[in-house]
Amino acid sequence: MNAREFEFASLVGPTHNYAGLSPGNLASERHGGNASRPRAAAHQGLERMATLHALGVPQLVLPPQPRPVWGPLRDHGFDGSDAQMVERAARDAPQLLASVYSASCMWAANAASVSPSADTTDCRVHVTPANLSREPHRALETPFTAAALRAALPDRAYFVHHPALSIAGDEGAANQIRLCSEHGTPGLELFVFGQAERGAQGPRLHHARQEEAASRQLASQHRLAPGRALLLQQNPVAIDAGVFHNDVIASGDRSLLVVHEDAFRNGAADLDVIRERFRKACDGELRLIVVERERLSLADAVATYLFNCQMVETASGGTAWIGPRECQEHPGTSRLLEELRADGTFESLHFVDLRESMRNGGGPACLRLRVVLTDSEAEALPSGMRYDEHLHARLAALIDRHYRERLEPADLADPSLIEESRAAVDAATALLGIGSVYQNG
Ligand code: SUG
Repeated sequence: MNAREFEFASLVGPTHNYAGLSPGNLASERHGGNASRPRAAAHQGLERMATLHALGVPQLVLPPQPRPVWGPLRDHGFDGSDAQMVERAARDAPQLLASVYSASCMWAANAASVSPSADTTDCRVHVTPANLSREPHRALETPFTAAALRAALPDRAYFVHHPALSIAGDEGAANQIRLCSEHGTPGLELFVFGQAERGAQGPRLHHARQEEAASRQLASQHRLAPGRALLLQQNPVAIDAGVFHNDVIASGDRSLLVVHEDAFRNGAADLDVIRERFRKACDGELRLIVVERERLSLADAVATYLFNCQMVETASGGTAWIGPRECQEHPGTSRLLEELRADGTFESLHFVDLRESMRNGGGPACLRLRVVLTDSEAEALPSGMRYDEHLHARLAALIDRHYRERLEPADLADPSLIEESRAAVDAATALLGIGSVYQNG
């Protein structure tokens, strides 16, 4: 069956800010309290989409979510008018206010886990929105994300939308890598968790976000055919070094897997298991690139986000690598990437400026959700959400019109931000044509 990988990406929201909300995510911890640049952040996100578009990768744009979310403010006893609630929360609970204003839904890799129809026994695409239950500011995303994904993948004959899991922490596709010979042929889905159900020691410094029980449940409810799911534990040492999601340390494109030697708990033994399981599930050889710690320390992997790249199929069937500028500026990673280009692993290298998102720990891989669709499934996508030059120009104009240049933490107390944010999200949902579905989310 002919199939292609679509990338779903969210327009960065107008309240993008740095509040240090994610312990264990070193960039978020480091930049908390700094001023942000929402307008630049949104343009950087759009430019990343333009890079993908030029490579022929089909994309769908999701809208930013309504912020602030009022429920948690009311739950904490804030009442009165919207402006009064915001003013009081700014005074008495500034972290809570930052949380309900967070634009964190920009990191669409955490939106959901998705299994393409080639892998599932009922031959439908299965989608489970992530509960993001380990971080209060991120858990606010789930209902809106679920509504947006239903709007993006509307046809019930093709798409199964599961409710978010309630049993354990789930952070979506950031901890899932699908390997295959070709997108349209059955694959092997790696579900990587940080916290084991029993026995194995977890991280000591930071909390693990993805729980084994969640990964297990995803593989089961997505009806993956026997042999198509493989659960692996992250290396707790890596989590303690700042690898809060597996996509900070490993990346795949079809039969190519690029990983750091310290990615998985059992090191080389886990890589052997992946190789063997790939052979059986995909009837081919895995192309495995292991970056050794002598070559790149865990600290540098986290600082450069080398693995938080996008590896996408090019028109000629090769792999293009899209990664953050930080990798170009680091001598070790830029040399490594040049070698991988020279030996043909990557057909081309593209360095994108995502500094606004990077300062919150979000690289190129975090900013998109991969959805493999057959041609007929792709026809069911709403055309208004499809990225092209025309939509790009309209979104760019929307950003210039509605987004602030700069946002200081203290600006979250400004009551005019409430209306500005509402106007921007309304304009984006109207432009993408999903207004009412989304508002009712
Ligand atoms: O969940 N940062 C996000 C970054 C998510 C990156 N996604 C992937 N690796 N796929 C997080 O930690 C920081 C928000 C703040 O501190 O203001 C934040 O939520």
